[in-house]
Amino acid sequence: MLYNKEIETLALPKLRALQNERLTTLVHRLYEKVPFYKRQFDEAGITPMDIKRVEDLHKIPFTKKTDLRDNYPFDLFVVPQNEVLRIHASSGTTGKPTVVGYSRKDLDIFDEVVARSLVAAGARPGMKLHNAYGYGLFTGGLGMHGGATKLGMAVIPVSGGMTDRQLMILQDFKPEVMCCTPSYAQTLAEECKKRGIDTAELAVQYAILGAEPWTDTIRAQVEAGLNVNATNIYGLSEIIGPGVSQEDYEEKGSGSYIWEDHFYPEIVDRDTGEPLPYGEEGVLVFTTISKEAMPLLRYWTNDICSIYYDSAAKRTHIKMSAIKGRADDMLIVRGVNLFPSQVEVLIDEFEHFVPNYQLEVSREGTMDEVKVNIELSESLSNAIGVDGLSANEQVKQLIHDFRQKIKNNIGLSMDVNVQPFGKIPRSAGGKLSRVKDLRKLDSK
Ligand code: DLL
Repeated sequence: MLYNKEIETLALPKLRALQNERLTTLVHRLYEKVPFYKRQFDEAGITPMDIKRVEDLHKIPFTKKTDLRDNYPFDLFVVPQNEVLRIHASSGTTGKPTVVGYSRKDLDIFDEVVARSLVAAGARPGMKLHNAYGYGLFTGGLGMHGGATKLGMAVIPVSGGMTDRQLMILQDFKPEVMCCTPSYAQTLAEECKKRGIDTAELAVQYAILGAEPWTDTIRAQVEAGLNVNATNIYGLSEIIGPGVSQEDYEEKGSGSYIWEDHFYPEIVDRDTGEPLPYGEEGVLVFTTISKEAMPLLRYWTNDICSIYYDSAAKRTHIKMSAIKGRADDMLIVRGVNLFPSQVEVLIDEFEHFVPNYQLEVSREGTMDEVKVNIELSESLSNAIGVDGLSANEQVKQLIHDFRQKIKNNIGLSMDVNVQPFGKIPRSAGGKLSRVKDLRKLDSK
């Protein structure tokens, strides 16, 4: 089943025609109504007449998160205030949050793309959705809620946290579908095991995980631990929220469909901003071609991935690879570029480590030091016991091999701190940060 077969399988020339038509209408509206965009065009020496098709987008300057902050809270809204029906905001680590507004049409688009995503993930009308994304200013909870209602599912609005209650609901209400962050799904899987909950007795079949980067090893852990089929959902509040792209449950590993009749993607070089060909990795940039209240042109997501067409796929829309990290997550350590996901991939190669880790970066004098805090598997951890860990020969060998692997693959020497199973912070419902950069704290 596809939610909107006509659009999801639209032939590419027709999809391009639709995108071009939406884009040209949009640039005229934004130029006339939003002073920020008029300035952007004027400064670049272009007019809306220069943008006739998506191939012309490269002429337009990027819109960045700082532009949203500079226009805080409502200066990028295009419709009158009384046509704005919802406002979300994402909390920044510093300063004011990023604010986004939705008109009725935008909320309809939001419901539509989430409904498509749910179906791609395996959900069907009549099923129940255990929605453990946070409700509130975060777009996760309400976004999934609206799409599931539109699809004809019963939504259980659990929101994040309160793990006891989550497990009770999974056992008693018997939802067939659940959604939450991948790190929280790991927490739930571990808790099931700890409490002896037989997951074969749960009804849940599909888990829709996103809002933070995750890997195939985490997928395997969650799928085994909760007895589910887990797919990736991607999105960001500036573009709409969850449902910008979604992986199909029968095409796992081949990327997530971007609903490109609404969100036109580009990949650009992170340093020069030049557009890159399909398949190359760079920064993901979106133009929201159909939105009404707060459309954005060439929004610089800061997320690193590639986009490509998959001719073997069920749908015609373009796919994106898993997010490798955020451009601003990239650590520069002794001059070497380092994404946390590069370490994560190496952890996956050690069966006695679990994919729960934290990188700690500090500065000793002028030298950057990285420490990888990593957990032992539950079985080895139990076998050795907490006290004997640092003296254990097998652990010493593991540390040696892991350090060597990091050095050979990434080119950096790192300290490795092995901890017993269960010691590294887990998600309590929201997004989890894998990096503790103590250098930033020092310099504040
Ligand atoms: O995280 C929207 C969302 C909610 C997506 C629920 C999926 C599920 P923001 O809080 O604005 O919105 O954060 C957006 O989170 O730019 C990425 O860096 C990251 N992110 C979101 N989904 C994924 C994913 C929501 N599937 C930021 N994989 C984005 C990797 C993701 N990173």
